[in-house]
Amino acid sequence: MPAIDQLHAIEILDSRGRPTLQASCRFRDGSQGSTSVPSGASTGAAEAHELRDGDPQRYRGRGCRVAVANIRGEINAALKGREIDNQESLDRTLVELDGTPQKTRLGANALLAVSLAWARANAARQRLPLYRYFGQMPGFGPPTSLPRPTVNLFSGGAHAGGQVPLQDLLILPRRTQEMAGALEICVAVYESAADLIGDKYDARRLTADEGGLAPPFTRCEDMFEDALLAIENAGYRPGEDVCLALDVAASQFYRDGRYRLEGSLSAEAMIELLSDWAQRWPVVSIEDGLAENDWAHWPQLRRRLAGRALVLGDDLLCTNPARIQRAIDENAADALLLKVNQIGTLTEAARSCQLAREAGWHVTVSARSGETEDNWLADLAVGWHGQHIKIGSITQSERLAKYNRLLAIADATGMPIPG
Ligand code: 2PG
Ligand code: MG
Repeated sequence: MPAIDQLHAIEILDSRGRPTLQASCRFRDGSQGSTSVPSGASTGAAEAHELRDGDPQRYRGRGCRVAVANIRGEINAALKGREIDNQESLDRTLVELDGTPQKTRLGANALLAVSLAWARANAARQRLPLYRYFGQMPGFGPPTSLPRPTVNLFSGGAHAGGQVPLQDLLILPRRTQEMAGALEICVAVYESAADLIGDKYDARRLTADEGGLAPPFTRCEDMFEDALLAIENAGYRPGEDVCLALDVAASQFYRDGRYRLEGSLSAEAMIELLSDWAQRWPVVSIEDGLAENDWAHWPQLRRRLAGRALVLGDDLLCTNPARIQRAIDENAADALLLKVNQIGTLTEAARSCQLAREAGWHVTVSARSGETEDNWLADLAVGWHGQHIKIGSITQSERLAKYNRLLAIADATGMPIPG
């Protein structure tokens, strides 16, 4: 294994015009890789710490110059000249160097940027496509299939103007086993939905952070009704050709033990509402149906949705092995939303992924609302055998970089999406 020659980083801008990091890693043999890290808007309280400068004179305090300096300075000084055998020892070194539970000192964004840049440089050194490199990490094995895309159709909540509290309604093309076919269906439904809202709300295609359509819905029910119409108008059968998934992001409207969703609901009433939605509409997955710290009610939600919809934890779990273990022990969920930047290094995220798998859970690999043109997420979802991938809508280049990478992987490997 060649020694690290240089770690470098710059501050770049994400898809929302907010600063983030791009890091690069060069080995002494000349191989190199560079990656950039995403950032969320509806973040979980238990996420690892994203280090921002806090200087109100720059980017409203969101600058990343300190994180950049940490990579160029302390992290580079600690790793330069070192021959590191594998991803696990690199990540262990990074975590130890930071030395805090939430990665507050050097910043989870700085650590992840280095973890990923080293991975890409290492894959390049071995002349491996990145998805194969990820598949070689312990516990995974060579990928044989592609993840099924779940695509944002409509958005509200923190990703849009908050017209309705429900954050994202996604579509999931069901029958096709080809990535190209799956994306074609998603585009057709999106186009059909854009036409529909033009007629119904007299609204242009105003979109949310991740490209979901965000007309002035008056009730959450509108989202479902309009989605079904859009699917039918595009020539598909709801529930057979195309299903729905939700990211409720309930922590965003949970206050004083009540869910402020078209009225003030108790946890029990919220569970009834979600169960009713899953009965009336072809919903196959519900993410963050309850708030991240409402642990007492998650097992009840899981029981109510069993056999109908996945109970997917995002803010609840924060890709954090301790929280995932708790959710397994308490029967609080049966699916993990995996976001590497919630935990901060590849190795820790891999552990979360494996923990979920061992419990028989389903894994959805997810982008963030603030993304860049980097496409490593597609490789990660393939290499770590994610059943679903959630990238956002089917528009905007920071999303399409990943969809297009999935198409290229599909073309290079002929791998199907499992039925
Ligand atoms: C989510 C993500 C992606 P954010 O809530 O699942 O949609 O959003 O990156 O804002 O946390
Ligand atoms: Mg979410």
